[in-house]
Amino acid sequence: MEESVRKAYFEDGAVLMKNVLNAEQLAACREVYDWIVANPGPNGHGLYRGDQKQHVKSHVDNANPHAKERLDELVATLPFGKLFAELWGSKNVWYFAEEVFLKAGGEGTRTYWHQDTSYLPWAGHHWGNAWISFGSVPKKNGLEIIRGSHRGQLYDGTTFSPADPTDPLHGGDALPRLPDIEAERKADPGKYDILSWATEPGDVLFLHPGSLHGGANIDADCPERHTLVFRFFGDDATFSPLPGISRSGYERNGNLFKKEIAQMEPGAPFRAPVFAQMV
Ligand SMILES: O=C(O)CCC(=O)C(=O)O
Ligand SMILES: [Fe+2]
Repeated sequence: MEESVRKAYFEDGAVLMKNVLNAEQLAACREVYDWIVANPGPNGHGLYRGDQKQHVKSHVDNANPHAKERLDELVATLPFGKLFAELWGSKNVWYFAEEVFLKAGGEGTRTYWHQDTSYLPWAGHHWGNAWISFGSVPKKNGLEIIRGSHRGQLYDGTTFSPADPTDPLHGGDALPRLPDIEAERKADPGKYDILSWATEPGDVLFLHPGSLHGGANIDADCPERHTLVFRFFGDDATFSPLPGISRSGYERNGNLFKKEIAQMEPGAPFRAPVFAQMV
């Protein structure tokens, strides 16, 4: 792996790798993705509530327990263990879980700006999302990231309320409220240093889940987007409790793998046998 790729991930918080998955691997990913969309888990929901036309279809699911076995099998056949080990410089790599995003219907809203680490009790450098879209995605419809934000402030999350894209997830004063990045960039396009990429099937966008990121809207140039995200962690990954104020039901250990995380000490390495080791 070229040093420039490692440097981009470390400094910017994201890097695109071209042609990571072959046609067979993509087909296997798509099959599991379609299965998850057809069989929602307890965390599945329509993310984009009420702010768009009736015909727009959207779906988000996170760590679907019904799909865990097939996902563990699938991920073991993909090159992410080796890639993240090199990208981070980590001896070990573990698989956390998946998230699926579906936007269809020709016109739809954004995935509001957020950091995954406002929802997941994680700290350390060795965390990564492998963001995989199954169709071609133009740069203006893809994922956007604020350069270097994974090394900056952790903000409160958003409840993804269309009435207010920065409606605080936790509340209280443990974490500052998210800035309204969309409104601010409209007023001043130079305010944030925003990275985005056009992607083709087989490309994978690697991003640090602590980065401020958001998904652009779909439109006539990209009438649907089917995206599968796998999350991984390595040696420098620790358990860092959330505020635990619970404005929206998020406890200090988050909402995923609660039983396993309850066994971890704050600041200790993030490890549990439920997370399959890749390398
Ligand atoms: O694809 C999107 O719209 C959002 C992706 C995202 O939030 C993530 O990968 O964590
Ligand atoms: Fe995210």
